[in-house]
Order: sequence, then C-alpha cells, then structure tokens
Amino acid sequence: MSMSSRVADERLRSKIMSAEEAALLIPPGGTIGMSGFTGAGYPKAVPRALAERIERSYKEGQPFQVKVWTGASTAPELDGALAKVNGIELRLPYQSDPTCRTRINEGSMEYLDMHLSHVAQTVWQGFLGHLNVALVEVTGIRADGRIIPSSSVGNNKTWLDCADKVILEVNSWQPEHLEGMHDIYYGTRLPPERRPIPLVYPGDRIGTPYLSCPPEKIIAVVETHTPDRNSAFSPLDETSRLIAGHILEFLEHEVRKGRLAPSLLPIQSGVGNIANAVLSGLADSRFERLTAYTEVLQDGMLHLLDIGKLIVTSTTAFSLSPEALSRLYERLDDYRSRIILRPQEISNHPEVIRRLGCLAMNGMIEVDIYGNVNSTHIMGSNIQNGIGGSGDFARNAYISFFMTPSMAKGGAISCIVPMVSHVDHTEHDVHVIVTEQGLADLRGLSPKQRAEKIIERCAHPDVRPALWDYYRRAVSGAQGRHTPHLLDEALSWHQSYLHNGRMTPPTSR
Ligand code: 0RQ
Repeated sequence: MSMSSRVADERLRSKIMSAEEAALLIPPGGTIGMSGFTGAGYPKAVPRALAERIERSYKEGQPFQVKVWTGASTAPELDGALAKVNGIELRLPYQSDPTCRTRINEGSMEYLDMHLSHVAQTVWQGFLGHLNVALVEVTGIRADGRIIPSSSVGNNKTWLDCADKVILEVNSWQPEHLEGMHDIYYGTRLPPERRPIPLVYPGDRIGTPYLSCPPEKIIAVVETHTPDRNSAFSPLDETSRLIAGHILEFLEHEVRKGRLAPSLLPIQSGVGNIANAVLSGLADSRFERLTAYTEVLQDGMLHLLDIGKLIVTSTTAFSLSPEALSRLYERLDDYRSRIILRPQEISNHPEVIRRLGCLAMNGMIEVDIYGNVNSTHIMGSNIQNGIGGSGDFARNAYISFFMTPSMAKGGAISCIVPMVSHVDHTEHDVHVIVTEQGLADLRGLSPKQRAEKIIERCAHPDVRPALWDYYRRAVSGAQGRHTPHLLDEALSWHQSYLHNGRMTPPTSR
C-alpha cells in the first residue's frame, strides 16, 4: 500500500510522520479543533496516540488534558479513547459517546452543548478562546496544496482557518473519487460584513470542492488507512413503522390540501431508527422528485437516491451503516452529481433553512402537553447527547416534526408529561408531535388546544387518564388559564421515576 501518492504536494512530504510523533506536537492544556461528524471523517490515529500520551502523563504524575472541539459526535477512537483516560477538559459542540456521557454527568468533563450552526461564528468571534491545533482527516492533498476533504466537512474549514498549527491525517481508505463532491463556501463573514448566502436550491454549488490551508501552517501529516466507524441500524420495529406511517399520512393530507407540492420541500432528517423508518416510508410513497437539505446522509436517504425518489441531497456528513457506505463508495461516480457535502455552518444555516423551507424531522426525549420539547436531558440533569442540529432546523423549518415512542424504558416512563424537565425547543418552534399512537398538528393552536390534542393523539392510553386529570385540575385551578399548570405537581412525574423507577402519576386529589 503506497500512501504517499495521496500527499502530492512536495512541500508537505518532509512533514509526514507517525501519529505518536504528531501527538507530541499538541500542547498540554491546548485546544484542538478536530474533524468528525457522526462516525465519518474523524481523525483515527492521532487522538489515540494523544490518549496514550495523556495516560502516561497521569502515571508520571504530570497529568494534562486538552479541550476538544469537533463537528458533532465522532467515534470510540476519538471521544471514547480520550474520555477513558480523562483527557478531555472541555468538549463541544455535540457528543454521543457513552464514556464522554459518563464523564460529563459525573462532573469530570465540561461540555458546551451548542447549536451546530453557531460553532463557526462563535470561534470567529473569539468567545471560545484560542484554537491551538487543527487535527483534520482529509482524503488527499493535491500538488498545488489544495486539500480534498473526507467523508464529513463539519467545522474543518473554520479549524484550518483559525488554528495556529495544523495536523492532517491523510486517510487512503477514503476513496479518491470523493474529490469534487464537496462544496466549501468561503464567503461567510461576521456582521456587519455579512452578505446573503447565495443558495436557493439544495443542489446549488456556491463554493469550491477543496479546503485550503497555507502549507507553512501544516506541522504534521499522518498517513492512515482506516475505515470510518458508523453503527449499523437495527431492523425497523413496529413503533418506528407506526410513527413513519403517521408522518406519511400527514404529508399526503398536506398535499391534498394544497399546502405542500407532491415533491414536498427539502427534507432534514435526524439520526436514529425512527428517522430512518420515515425515510423508508418515503420510498414506498407516491411522492416524487424529493430533495434533502440535511446534516447527515443516512441509509434511508441513500436508498431514496438509489430508487430515484430523491434527486439531490445536501449534507455535511455521511452517517451510513458499513453496508450502505460500501454501496456508496463502490458506485461513487453514480452518486457524484446528486450528493453535496458542505461545511456545517452552511448545512445548518438558519438563513438557508428558512429560505428553502425545510421539513425538519428530529427525535426527542420528552414533550409536555403544551408542546415544549426536551431533546437532550434525562430527568432534567443528565445529558444524553446534545441539541446537535435539531435546533438549527426546528427553529427555521417550514414544518418541524418531533418524534418519539410514547413510552420509554420498557413502559416505565411516559414521553408525554405535564412539564418537560428540560427545554430545548420551545412550544413556538414545535409544529408537529408524533408517537406510535398518533400525530398532533399543533400549528395554529393555543396552549390549551395543543394540550388536548397532544394528550388525545400522542400519549399512551395507559397514561392518558392521568394527563387528562392533571390538565383538568390545572385548568380549573386559580393560577392562570393561558397555560394552566399545577406547579407543585408538574415535575412529580419525574420524581416518582427517580424514587420508584416508574412514573406513577399522582391520582386525583
Ligand atoms: O437510553 O438506551 O440507555 O435506554 O434515551 O433514546 O429511544 O434510543 O432514541 O436513539 O432516537 O435518541 C432525543 C436522544 C433520541 C436523539 C434522542 C432514553 C432511552 C435511551 C435514547 P437507553 P432512544 P434515539 C441530527 C439532529 C438530539 C440531536 C438531534 C438526539 C436514550 O434523537 O440525540 O436531534 N437528539 N440531532 O431509554 C428517560 C424519557 C426518555 C428516555 C428516551 N422520556 N425519559 N429516558 N430515553 N426517552 C443529528 C445531529 O445533530 C448530529
């Protein structure tokens, strides 16, 4: 395996070194901007070598940590390895790693859970402090120094622009034919210099296929040949299928009413099995010539491209099972004109999402009877993953859907509650709630009208009487009739779970 051909720029040949040597160039206590968005395009060798160095530093009594910024979640080789050795002082903007989660929730790692579209501008503004090193996986470096991005773009442009020093991992496992599929927009500015982003259709190309970086900033090039690591989807279960069915029925209804065209509007779909089930449902639907403007290309979306239902997808990352990824990589040229990979500041940009009028579909942990959604916290205090791109899309979507099974933890917890234990998406940004029980279209409804619809359509039948009981007593109470609550009781559902391992709603008193 000759890998040096991927480093065609003569000026960088002398900087090729091992991951261990490159890890030594990272300053203790420093901030590293790493590539990676879901299990795609993250650096695979240097984070591990850095974790080993940090582990040694603890043993030698001179421990150090680093601050890690990324695109979104990564993989065990990055987040898992560094969290295991307690090597991360602060992490942003999104993670879904079990070891990170434990560290954050036990209080040994700081976590900034940010809207993904906010990261680049916040770094440019200088709020997050100084970026010492960019550590970015790429597919190759051309002779003229232009950089071919990898299977995700995320915040890489910003890291390369803002970091003092750059370490590149050139991964020859990524197909060379990725060249040309990216669209890196170099036109973003901070206010008051900001100008409109000239993107009016998901398939528009507004930038260049390459990342750029002055070669003198690049201090190390590490060659790897390692696959991305995305997890496989579990087979579609009945709950996901029912949720998908409700959404498809709703979309058909909107088309019949003339409120949506048969090609719908650009689709954004979150990660996970429910989102994938909706995409599978679209495959069997009568909708045609669909488009997607989203942040992750997952299995269901690739299938829609395969069968010609989806004509173009704009994304910032591949988030495919190993099987789907090899299908894509084997026939990359067939997909080339229909898939565009962009920086996440563009894939998740509020201006563009609002202009295109995306249909945003995201998962949630719980929703309250008035439509406030919790996407991030278990029982109010423990982080699960983070808000990711769900807020960028929900707030600016034409229609924003939030989906969940009506019950969690094997039926011990209702995902429809009187008051959410944490709010990520307020009642003003949530249009449609869907569970396997049904769909509640909340558009145009007042708080009390929303409550009645959510309880009746979305709650599990075993829980409905208790929710009605809460709601009716709140409505007849003296506290205020706009968004009626019994504040002393509102979170007792969560408390009963924490005390008894089951949500046992208080009965009428
Ligand atoms: O925990 O596995 O320990 O039992 O939460 O829940 O049912 O596996 O659902 O994988 O679809 O995740 C909101 C977390 C849903 C996800 C969330 C527990 C449940 C389980 C996960 P266990 P499921 P999913 C695009 C957009 C924010 C980011 C986003 C998410 C675990 O969708 O991270 O949308 N969203 N990004 O048991 C207590 C409840 C619960 C509960 C579920 N009501 N109470 N625990 N759980 N409901 C992607 C990116 O931005 C990159």
